[in-house]
Amino acid sequence: MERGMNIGMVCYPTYGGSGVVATELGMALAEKGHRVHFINYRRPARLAHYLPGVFYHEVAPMEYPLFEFPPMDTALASKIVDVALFEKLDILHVHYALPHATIGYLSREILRTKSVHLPFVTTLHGTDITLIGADRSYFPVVEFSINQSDAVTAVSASLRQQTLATFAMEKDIHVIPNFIDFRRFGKREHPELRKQMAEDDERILIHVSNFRKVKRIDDVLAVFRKVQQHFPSKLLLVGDGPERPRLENLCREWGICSSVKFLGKQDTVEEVLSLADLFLLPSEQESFGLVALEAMACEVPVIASDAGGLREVIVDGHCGYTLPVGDVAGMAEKACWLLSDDGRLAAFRRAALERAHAFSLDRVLPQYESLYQSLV
Ligand code: GMT
Repeated sequence: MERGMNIGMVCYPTYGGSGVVATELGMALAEKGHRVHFINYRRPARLAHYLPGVFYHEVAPMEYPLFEFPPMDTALASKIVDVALFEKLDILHVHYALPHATIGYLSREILRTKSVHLPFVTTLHGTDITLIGADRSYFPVVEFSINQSDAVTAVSASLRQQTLATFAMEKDIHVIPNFIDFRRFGKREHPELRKQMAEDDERILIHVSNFRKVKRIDDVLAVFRKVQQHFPSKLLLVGDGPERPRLENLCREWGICSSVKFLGKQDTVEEVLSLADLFLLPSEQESFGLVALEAMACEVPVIASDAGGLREVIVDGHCGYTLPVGDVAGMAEKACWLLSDDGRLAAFRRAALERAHAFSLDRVLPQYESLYQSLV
């Protein structure tokens, strides 16, 4: 297709990985000459300022005393139909199956009655399949909606496998991995910031997430506690979510509050990541682990669980380690082994950066573009 495409993009606008991927993808597509229309109830977190070719259409469901919860899904589908007709969308890309694949289906079918064809791509991100979508309360609708998509992508081979094992799939699932934009992510020297976080002789460990149970942040604290017995160190916890109050209490119980810094949500996560010597991601489930990739791009090796797609990202023994879920002792042992030798740590840092390059934006973006082109 000669001219750029008009692409509708739907995602959760919060700090979750799927929203980050959708936003980064949209911005990159716009830079390549496409026009990308984000349709959301809130501006996505990483869409901070004006960019040529990027448009934002806010969904604002009408309030009415009868509604305990305003019907957001109906309002979103209505807005998609409106934007599709007015902006002449060529394609709709929805991120996170639930409820976005259903909304994609509804929008496409409404537009069909107006003789407009709007194919939609559903990208599966992880918990939409492994946790929420598989729950009986949503299962039939999620299964139907994924199968109705014009194309389905998954962010890792592992997630593809899990989807095939969970749902009766009638559609092929393309694996298009998450990606990293090296213009943004890379090691940044910030000596002043480092001074605020730790003493010169201390190691810095870091974890970034949305603080949900699935992240097993207790394991992060337990690994850190063991590491601290061998090395003076600090732990930076970036993000926020339902688990935070409980974790703060655990730190008090364990007497490690002075070594653990809860930094909350950070917009320039690359600056904080760049301070770290080691990233910890012991998740129960992780379809890809975008944060691990972001850490690696900042030259930080990763110690993670071997859940889901993490082994597709982290090359074990090369740029980090993957161990069984809950193997706190093993993770602590690997962490200490890495931190005990500067030369070894430097080699792992280099390997992390090298591995991250396999997922660079310029390798992944054309895969989405050619998928769109095959559908329009
Ligand atoms: O669990 C999260 O961190 C949020 C969630 C989301 O969809 O917003 O993340 C999932 O999608 C990310 C982007 O594709 C992946 O990198 C995460 O691994 C995945 N999380 C899980 O599978 C638990």
